[in-house]
Amino acid sequence: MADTAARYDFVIAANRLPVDRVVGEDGQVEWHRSPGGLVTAMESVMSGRDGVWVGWAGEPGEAPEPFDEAGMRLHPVPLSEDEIQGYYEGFSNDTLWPIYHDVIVPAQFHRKWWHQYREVNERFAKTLAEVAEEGATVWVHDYQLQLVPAFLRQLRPDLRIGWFDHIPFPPVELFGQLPWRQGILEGLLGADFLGFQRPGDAENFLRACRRYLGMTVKGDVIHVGKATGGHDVRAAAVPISVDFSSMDELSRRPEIKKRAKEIRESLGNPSALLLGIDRLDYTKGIRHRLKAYEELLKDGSLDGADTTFIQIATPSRERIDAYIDLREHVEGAVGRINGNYSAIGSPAMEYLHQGYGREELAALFLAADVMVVTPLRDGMNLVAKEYISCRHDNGGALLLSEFTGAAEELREAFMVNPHDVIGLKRTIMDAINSSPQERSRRMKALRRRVRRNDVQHWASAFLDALEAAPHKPSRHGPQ
Ligand code: GDG
Repeated sequence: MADTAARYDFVIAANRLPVDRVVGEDGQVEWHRSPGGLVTAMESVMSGRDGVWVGWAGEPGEAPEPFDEAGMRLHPVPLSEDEIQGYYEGFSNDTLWPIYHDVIVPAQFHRKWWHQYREVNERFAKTLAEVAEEGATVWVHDYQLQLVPAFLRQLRPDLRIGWFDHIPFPPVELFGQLPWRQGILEGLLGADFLGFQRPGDAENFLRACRRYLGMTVKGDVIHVGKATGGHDVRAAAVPISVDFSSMDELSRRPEIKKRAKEIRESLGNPSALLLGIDRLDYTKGIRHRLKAYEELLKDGSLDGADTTFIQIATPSRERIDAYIDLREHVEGAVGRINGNYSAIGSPAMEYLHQGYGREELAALFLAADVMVVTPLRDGMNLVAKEYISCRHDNGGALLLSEFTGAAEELREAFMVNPHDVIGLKRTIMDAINSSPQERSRRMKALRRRVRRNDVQHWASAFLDALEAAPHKPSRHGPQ
């Protein structure tokens, strides 16, 4: 092992490394930096530090040797095909994901998955213990790695350990369904600081500790008894954001503006262009928005020959039944809408089950009159913030579900309850018919907020809180 001796004073752990493996035409393996704000944020916190990122490289079997890419040291953790099915697709995405998202689909409980989840979490913790310098800071990400903090504290009590939850933390009534609820809470309590998207998520976590572990909570601090570590853990909201300035800069480029125009022209220059960009996931409310859109076409409020809805649905978790069912449903609805309401050269819907580069996404954001973000539950929703970052023209209207973390900050959006079809239809029409002055007033306020609370602000707020824990630091996050 080339890297066994190397130790780092700043360590990130996430299920995935921030790179994708690509085999070039000459058969050579290349690693391409994954898109997304998290990587950018981590790059900026890594710069000037001696840091490493620990995670799975994306292929089953033996892990590659540690390597440098995307300006960082990357340390792969191996996962077998069976573990990918049990720890990742199973326990993470078919047990925890539904429980943490209001049980929109039923959660599957399998003891074997839980054992695999524990084993993989322990493996991550062992790797972290090997690469972390004495007294290092370790930042663990997300629901796939909730047991890492306690495993790691046991191995390395000298480390400062933080964990950030990218998804909601469920109310006790839902969390309580998990047969392994106690193990998960104890796993998390190995950390010094736990960051959540919304204050409500942190409160749900604190309540679960009271209810299921009988712990005493003072404000947002839990004192963990001697038997399980004997330290204080703080849980608070630190809402994530996007790289405002890079999206803003990208969308100002002449070629992006030109592409935005081209997109509209290729659709027959509709009077209203609506846009949805999501992973194809049942939490995102894609079915609800299509139902509302179809009814608006049916009742004549919208003309399919003069309105287009572009839905980019990035492929996701394609081996899980709930996702297979969702895809069938969405594609059926798209076919019906186009069959009934399109005209030649003027589609009522443009549906794309593909991933795109960030340049194309920026052009789409710039082209769209109404950005439709209707999750039934979402930790934050970065797409809403990316849309805002790209609208340097102060144009466009953001339609946003109340059930996203983003709704706590983005008050000037057109808010909707996606379960209320009548309300959703009315708000879509309000957004389409809003005047340029009204849109500009709302967008200016939204842009001010996202510019101030960008992803760099989020990362430093999290690290400051981690540094200050367990002493009570000042509250960070958006005002
Ligand atoms: C989880 C939580 C929380 C999408 N399609 C393409 C593409 N994307 C990018 C978007 C955005 C990201 O993926 C999706 O982020 P979201 O926040 O919208 O949703 P999740 O994937 O569910 O993320 C969520 C987030 O973690 C961060 O904490 O906000 O609540 O569920 O950045 O732009 N990017 C590219 N091509 C695509 O086709 N390049």
